[in-house]
Amino acid sequence: MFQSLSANLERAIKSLKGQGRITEINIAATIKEIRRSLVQADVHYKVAKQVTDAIKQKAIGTNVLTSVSPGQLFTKLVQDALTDLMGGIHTEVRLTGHPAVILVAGLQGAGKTTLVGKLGHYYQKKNKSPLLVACDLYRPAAVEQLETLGAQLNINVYTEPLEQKPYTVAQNAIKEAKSKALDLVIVDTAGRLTTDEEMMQEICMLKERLTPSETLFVVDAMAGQDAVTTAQAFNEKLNFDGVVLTKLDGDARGGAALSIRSVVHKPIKFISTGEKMQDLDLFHPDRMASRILGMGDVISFVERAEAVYNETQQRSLQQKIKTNQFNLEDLDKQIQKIEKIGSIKEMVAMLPGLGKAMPALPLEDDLFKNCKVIIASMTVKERRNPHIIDQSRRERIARGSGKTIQEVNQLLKQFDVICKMMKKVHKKGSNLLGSLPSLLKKRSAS
Ligand SMILES: Nc1nc2c(ncn2[C@@H]2O[C@H](COP(=O)(O)OP(=O)(O)O)[C@@H](O)[C@H]2O)c(=O)[nH]1
Ligand SMILES: [Mg+2]
Repeated sequence: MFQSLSANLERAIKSLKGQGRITEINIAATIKEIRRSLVQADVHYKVAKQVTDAIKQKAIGTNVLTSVSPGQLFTKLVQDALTDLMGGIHTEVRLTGHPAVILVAGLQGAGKTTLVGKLGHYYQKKNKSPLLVACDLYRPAAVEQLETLGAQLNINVYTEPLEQKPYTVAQNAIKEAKSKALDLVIVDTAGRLTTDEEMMQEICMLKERLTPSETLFVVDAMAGQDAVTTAQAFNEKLNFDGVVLTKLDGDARGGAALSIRSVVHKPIKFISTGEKMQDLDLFHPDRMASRILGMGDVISFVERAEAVYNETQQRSLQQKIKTNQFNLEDLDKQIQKIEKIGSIKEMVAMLPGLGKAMPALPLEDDLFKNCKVIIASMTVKERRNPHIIDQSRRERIARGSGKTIQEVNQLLKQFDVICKMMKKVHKKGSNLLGSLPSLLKKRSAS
C-alpha cells in the first residue's frame, strides 16, 4: 500500500538525520521533499502545503530531546500531521434502529456489491444478523452477484424481480428483516454518475425514505484526486455519513486516503484491501499514518488474527502438541487459518519493517499451495498418522498430487521440523501461532 509515498517520505526524513538541532534552515529541504512526496501521491497541492506548514511550525517550536534524534522527532511530527489530515480519530459506523439500515452508494465498479458482502461478514462476526438487499435492479448480474456472496457467507439475501422499484424492494426487505428478527439491513444499489440527475434523485429518495443510520459512499482509491472530486459531488447531493475506500491493495498512490477527509469533511470508515470477504478493516487515521511511514499496522493485524483464532480451538491444539498428536490434518487447518487472516503480501505489509523489505521478497500468495495439494492427496489415516507414510505411500501421494517425490519428502521433513519447533516453543510456556496475536499486542503496547 502506498509504497512510493512511503519510500519518498522516508527519504525526505532521512536527509535530516545527523543534524544536531532543528532549525528553519536545516529542515527547509526536508519540508520541501515531504510536500513534493505528497503531491506526487496525488494529494492536492493546497492540502499538501497546509500539512507541511503545520509540520514546519511544530518542528521549529520543538526542542529536540537528547533521547530522540531530529529524524525520529520529525517522523513523529509527520505521523501526527498525517493522522490529523485524515481526521485524527476513527469514526464509528452508527447502527441504530430495528433493524439498523446501511445504504451503500457510489460509481459503477467501485466495489459496492463486494462491500455489501464484506459488511455482512464483518457484522455477522460481531453477532449481528444481517440481511443483504439487492437494489441494483438495472443489471440481472448484480442481483446474482449478491446472491452468490450471500450463499457463500451463509447470509440471507433479499431479492425481487427487476421490474420493481429499488425503494419498494428495500422497504419490503426491512419488513422481512423485522418478521425474521434480523437486526441489520445492508442495501446494495446500482452504480451512478453524479451527472445523471434521475439516478441521483433515486438514491436521494432511497435515503430519505429508508432513513438509514449509515449511508456509505464507496470509492476506488486508485482514482486519486478523481475519487476526492467524485466524493465531493456525491456528498453535495446525498450528504452521506462516511466513505469506504476500496482497492487499496492495488497501486493507489495515497492521495484519496489522505485528502478526502479534509476536502469533503466526511470520515473514511472502512478500507478494503482485496477481493476476499475478510479484506476489510476499520479505518484508523493513526494506523494508516504509521503504515504510510513504513511503521506497519500491528493492531489491525492482531484484530484480524483474533477474528480467526478462538481460545477453545487454541487450547485443544496446545494439548495435541503436548501429547505429540499434532498431525498433517492440523497443519492443513493452521494453513487455512493463516490464509483467512489475509494474503501473505498483505500480512507482511502490516508488520513493522517487513513492508519495506517486501518488494525484494519473492512472496507468492500460493506459498502454501504445494503443502495443501500434497496433504489433499493423502488418506485421512495418513494425515492423522504421518509416521506410516513409507516410500510406496510417498510415491502414490506424489502421483496423486502431481508433485515430485522430492516435494513430498520435503513437506514431510518440514512437518517434522515444525513439530520439533512447536514442542520447543510450547515448553517455554507459549502456544505457537495462537499466541502471536497476544505477543504482538504486548509488544505494541510496550
Ligand atoms: N483488488 C480489489 N478488488 C476489489 C476490491 N473491492 C472490489 N473489488 C473488485 O472490483 C470489481 C467490482 O466490484 P463490485 O463490488 O462488483 O463493484 P460495484 O459495481 O460497485 O458493485 C470486482 O471484480 C471486485 O472483486 C478491493 O478492495 N480490491
Ligand atoms: Mg454492484
